[in-house]
Amino acid sequence: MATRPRSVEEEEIEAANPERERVFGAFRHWGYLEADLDPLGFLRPQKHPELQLEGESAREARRVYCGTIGVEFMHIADPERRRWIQERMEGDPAQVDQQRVLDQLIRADLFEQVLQQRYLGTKRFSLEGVTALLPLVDEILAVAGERGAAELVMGMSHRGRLNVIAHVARRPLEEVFAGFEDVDPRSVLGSGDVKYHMGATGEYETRGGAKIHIHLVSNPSHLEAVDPVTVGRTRAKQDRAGENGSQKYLPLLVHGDGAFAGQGIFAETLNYADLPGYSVGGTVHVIVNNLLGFTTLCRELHSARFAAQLARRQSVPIFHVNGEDVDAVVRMGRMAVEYRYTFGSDVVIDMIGYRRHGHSEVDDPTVTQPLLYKAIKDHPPLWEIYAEDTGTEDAAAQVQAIKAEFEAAQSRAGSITRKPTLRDLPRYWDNYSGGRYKADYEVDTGLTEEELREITARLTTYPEGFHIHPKVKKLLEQRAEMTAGKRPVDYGMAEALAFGSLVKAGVPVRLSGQDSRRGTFNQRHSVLLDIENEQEYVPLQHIAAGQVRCDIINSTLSEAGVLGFEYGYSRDYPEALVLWEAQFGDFVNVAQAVIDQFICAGEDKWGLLSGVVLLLPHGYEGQGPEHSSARIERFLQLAARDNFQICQPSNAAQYFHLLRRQALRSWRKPLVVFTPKSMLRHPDASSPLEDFTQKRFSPVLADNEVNGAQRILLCTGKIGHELRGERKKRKDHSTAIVFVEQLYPFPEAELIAAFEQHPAAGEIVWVQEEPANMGALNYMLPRLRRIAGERAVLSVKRSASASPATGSAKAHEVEQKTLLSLAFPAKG
Ligand SMILES: Cc1ncc(C[n+]2csc(CCOP(=O)(O)OP(=O)(O)O)c2C)c(N)n1
Ligand SMILES: [Mg+2]
Repeated sequence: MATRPRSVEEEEIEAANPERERVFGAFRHWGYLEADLDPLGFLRPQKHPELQLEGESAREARRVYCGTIGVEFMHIADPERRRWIQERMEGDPAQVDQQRVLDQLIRADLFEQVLQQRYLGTKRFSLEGVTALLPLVDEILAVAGERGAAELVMGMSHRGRLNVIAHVARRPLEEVFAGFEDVDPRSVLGSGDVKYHMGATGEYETRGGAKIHIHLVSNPSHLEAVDPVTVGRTRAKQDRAGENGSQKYLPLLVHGDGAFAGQGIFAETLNYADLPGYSVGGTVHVIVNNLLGFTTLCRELHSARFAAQLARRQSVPIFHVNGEDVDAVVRMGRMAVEYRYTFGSDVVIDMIGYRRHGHSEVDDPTVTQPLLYKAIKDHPPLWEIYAEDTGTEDAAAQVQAIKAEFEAAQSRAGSITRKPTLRDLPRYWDNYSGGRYKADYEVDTGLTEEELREITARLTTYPEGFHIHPKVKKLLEQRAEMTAGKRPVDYGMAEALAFGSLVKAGVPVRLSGQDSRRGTFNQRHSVLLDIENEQEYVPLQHIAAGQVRCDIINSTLSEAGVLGFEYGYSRDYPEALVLWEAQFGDFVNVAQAVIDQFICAGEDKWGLLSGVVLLLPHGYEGQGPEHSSARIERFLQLAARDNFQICQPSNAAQYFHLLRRQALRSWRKPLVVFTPKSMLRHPDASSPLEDFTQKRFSPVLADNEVNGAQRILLCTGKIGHELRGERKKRKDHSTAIVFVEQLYPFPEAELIAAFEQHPAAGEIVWVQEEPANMGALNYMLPRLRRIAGERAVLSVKRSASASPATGSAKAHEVEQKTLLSLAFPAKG
């Protein structure tokens, strides 16, 4: 039974020597299972029934496919790609510069030993046992240089990171050693990060003489979380470069075997490799495979024989290689990167070695792997094996020279008094700042009616002969009426106006999320489809001559991966408005590690800024526990030292100003926006045209409708509109309703001013839809008490609850009514 299409050439070859082809075919398929991949021999070759063959062809095929290289490629559907790999596997390998390789192997080992001797008892996550990583990356860079790469964007976790900072990013050694020296603790109190998480940049000169900039991305402990960030950063750099971007910027992800197999965020990242909105023309993956994760054996870490198996979900080749055959490692490096540049595909190099010490150097591995560590104890370092195999005579002299170099650098490190930053920021960050908020950052965000109408004209028209869906046609007609002053402007239109005005002014816009092109709630319709031929027309890409790009992208069904990508993109595109949208805000917690580790803490830990925007639909509408809450409370708990902004604009114009403010100010801070659902088209949350011409976003919406109020209801979002409706129904003239539009940074002065408008009001009542243990309640109360003066501060909310909302729409209604009646107690 045929399992895959055969190319014409394959059929011709097979016809010429069918027996040889049959034998080779079996080895191409299954040879990797019998390959000699583990230097210590614990991972025994797995006998495959179809490979138990005799004869010359079998010996030849075994030599190619069951040596120290095992390649998995027969799952790739494209015959051209398979043939490409086959030809290179069956052809002669290129010469390796063994002197250069030896130098790197010695450096890798000695670097770790100097750290071990001088800084005993500190964690460094040694590379010893997998030091072939250095010659591997050297070869990856050599090929990248030949193909015109300008920069390697590299994401990696702990293992060997310091070695990479020294030998790939080529930071001066004394800087790296200085990371181990004591610094004045007052300079880093409460902030900063451990040395093996810091990013680094540098210049690398390749074997071929090309100069490649190295960018090692800052990384949290959370394994693999840096993957989508690295890819997103690469994509931003590629987009900036325009044509040939994917040739110039090459992403390299270095994974541990345990993390590669186990962490879902990597699987998410791999999934968008070939999608136009996220592709980077192929990522190079290297698994630094020590067949261990902390104390856990590989047979406990993954069901498949190899950690790399996960990559087979796509047509990605996997090059397994014995990490102690360094020439084979170098050969795989070349092949993998050439493949990446030829086919624009991801590639995986699974380099198998061992871990010389415990997980970190303060951990004793003989407790959990006594036999393995007995074998490791007697195993010589790789450079010794390589020097002997290659017959290099002056290795001992080389060792002495490199040792002396390291020791000199180490003694210089003591005189460095400030912790080195290890990196330079790209120039495109020059015009942006972080730190604490200053009022000076504010800019006017209103547009003239004429400008609004010009943009509307482009947003609501499409080419002649375009067959538009009747429902979309109606929507566009309504949108045209909005800026003609015939109907209030709703949220969807407000957003389109914000985006349109920005791309016209030279600010690129990129929004990705699940179903974001249409919009989960049918509100966006950013892409018009011809109903006869499905051709697309994107009005936002036709706003004005000379405009910049506007990409609205349907994402994969992922949160952590996609948010990580967009955060990464924002890191290398500060001029752009970069947004990620959750389908419902409730799903944002799937991306919690990206929020906690990068978005909230990135500036504090690494001094790195981002203006990424999170759009999180939020609101209690009877749709159950997982379609109600974006967990306002969690974001507020994470807020400190102006690390980000948390807003819930209650009407369309406020949303418009908020988006424009985010892009046009030079203050780069992540922005979390709780967005509406049912209110998207609700007249109460729509805005008159003149509100778009006024100057700015208001952090607080005061109540100007009521004079001499006795009480003030304070709220955020949808409940405020319901309170207003209730007040009207009750013909109440003594209650003011104030909206907090920006929860953080806390708009203290604006709130005080809004309260002072109602001097007779004796109480301020915080009203929220969320249960007492959720929403903004616990954040607001102490702050309100601080500014309330003589006034009492009270609250109305749902009872504390384990689940965010009821599953019953009826129960929801009863609860909502109760909230409103508690907010307006019976008179008398
Ligand atoms: C998400 C996450 N879970 C758990 C840990 C704790 N942890 C740190 S390293 C490690 C083992 C990693 O194994 P592997 O990926 O094979 O890398 P190695 O240390 O073997 O190089 C674990 C469990 C972590 N850092 N991140
Ligand atoms: Mg491991």
